[in-house]
Amino acid sequence: MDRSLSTQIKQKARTLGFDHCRIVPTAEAPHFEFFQAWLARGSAGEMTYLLRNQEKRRCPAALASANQNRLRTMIILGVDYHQVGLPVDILADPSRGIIASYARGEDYHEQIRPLLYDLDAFIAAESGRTFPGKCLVDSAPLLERDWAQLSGLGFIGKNCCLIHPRLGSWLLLACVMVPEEIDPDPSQPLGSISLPVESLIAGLPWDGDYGEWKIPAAEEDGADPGTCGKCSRCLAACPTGAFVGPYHLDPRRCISYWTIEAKGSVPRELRRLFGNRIFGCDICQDVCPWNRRKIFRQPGIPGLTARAEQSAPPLLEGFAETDPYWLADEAFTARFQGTPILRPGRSGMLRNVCVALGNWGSADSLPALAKAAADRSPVVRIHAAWAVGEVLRRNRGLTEAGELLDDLLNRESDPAVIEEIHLAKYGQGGRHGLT
Ligand code: B12
Ligand code: SF4
Ligand code: SF4
Repeated sequence: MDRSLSTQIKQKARTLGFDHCRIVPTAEAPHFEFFQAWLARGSAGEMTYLLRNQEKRRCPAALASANQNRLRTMIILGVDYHQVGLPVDILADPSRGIIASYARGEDYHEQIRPLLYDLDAFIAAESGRTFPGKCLVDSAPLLERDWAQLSGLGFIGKNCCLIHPRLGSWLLLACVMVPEEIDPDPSQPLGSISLPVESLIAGLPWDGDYGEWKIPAAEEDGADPGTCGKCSRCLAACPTGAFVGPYHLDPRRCISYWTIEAKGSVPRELRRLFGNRIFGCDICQDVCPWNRRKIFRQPGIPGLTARAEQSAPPLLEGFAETDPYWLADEAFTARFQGTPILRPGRSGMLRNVCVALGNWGSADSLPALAKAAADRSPVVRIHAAWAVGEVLRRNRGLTEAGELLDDLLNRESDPAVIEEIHLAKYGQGGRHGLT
């Protein structure tokens, strides 16, 4: 085991801008069985990429390509991204769309990947290796949280997030896998994490005392071992009831899944619960006591610095003729190039914005909704019609909203959109707010 290499890697990682660096030997993923049971109940939804490459997910050594020999060591890296919380009056302003904290700067994949290559090149130079290792940032079938916990970087909370005992859960994870045998950090003792998979899947009691697993050795001096203990704030705070129980989230009810990953229609019963969140959701982290200790600071990777205009944009801004970024593909790409907002695409974001406009329920949004209702995407038209219905519901007798729905009905040919317009105008159980 090379102890000095371990120290050098950590120093190099810090210089590159990583906040955490832990070293763990490659093994089998500790909670792969849970992951499989989670998949079996259909929790992946549209995220079908999670169904592929099961053997690699179980045993990351299988990620090695032919020239990489055995990948014996995983270097787990953590990047702290949370700079400053938005003021409450902005967060609660229904005329603005809230973007999750991790997505307020440049795309983290693009920012972190070159640094992983640099770290790998450094290790190769030190050990005399002539071929590259594997550099992964959410780009391979790897259960990143599982490995981060095993490496001792933090503990997995009931909200499923990897929580560092000093810095909380505002962390992005990445990994470099290399063939060198490098002195590992003390890891999470697996023997202490022994919740039966069936109970986890069925949903454990919220207030159970799941405090027996601890972080054995803290990376920074003075850090405490962490557990959730009897706390269950995140489970109670989730607006959509996405937690089946501690450590078990069903993405099909999660705002983050619907606003980032899913392309389809948001289930009607969830839309009102989204509030003004248009990309991702931080609620189950915002309420976590482990995040209270946070000292806000600039991220070590400058590209992740939050941009004011990408944090809580006014919902109607992107409909303006000068820069119609919710309506025109070129304007959307120009505004969000190199950022995570590109992932759902323009139509995905416009769908999300329509949900937020519906939740605002203001008559001021009707001209924007009329534009969205003319979009080429039926999913967008469905959500625009729903939002007009919400404006009508909140402003009984508002002629413009009723007329807009009539107009949409006359022009529409897609059966799913027609159904939504009908529901928007007549509601589930009869007429509402008709002129
Ligand atoms: C799919 C995915 C999602 C899905 C599903 C998330 C989920 N909880 O299942 C959705 C779209 C909902 C999502 C949302 C978010 N995500 Co996401 N996501 C992923 C992705 C690509 C795969 C995760 C996965 O495999 N999910 C399936 C479930 C079963 O796995 P898991 O949550 O990782 O859980 C493991 C452990 O909890 C463990 N486990 C199971 N049972 C038990 C029991 C005990 C007692 C313990 C201790 C552990 C444990 O087993 C599981 C399998 O190993 C990872 C990147 C990666 N390659 O890992 C990022 C990742 C998990 N996401 C990340 C982030 C930042 C987010 C959001 C905060 C973004 C946002 N602000 O909107 C939210 C947080 C939602 C939440 N509370 O989890 C970060 C998390 C960093 C961290 N500190 O934890 C990751 C690691 C990306 C990265 N590279 O940084 N995400
Ligand atoms: S990200 Fe939001 S919607 Fe998803 S589980 Fe957390 S609080 Fe619930
Ligand atoms: S809010 Fe409480 S239960 Fe949830 S992750 Fe944080 S400490 Fe654990």
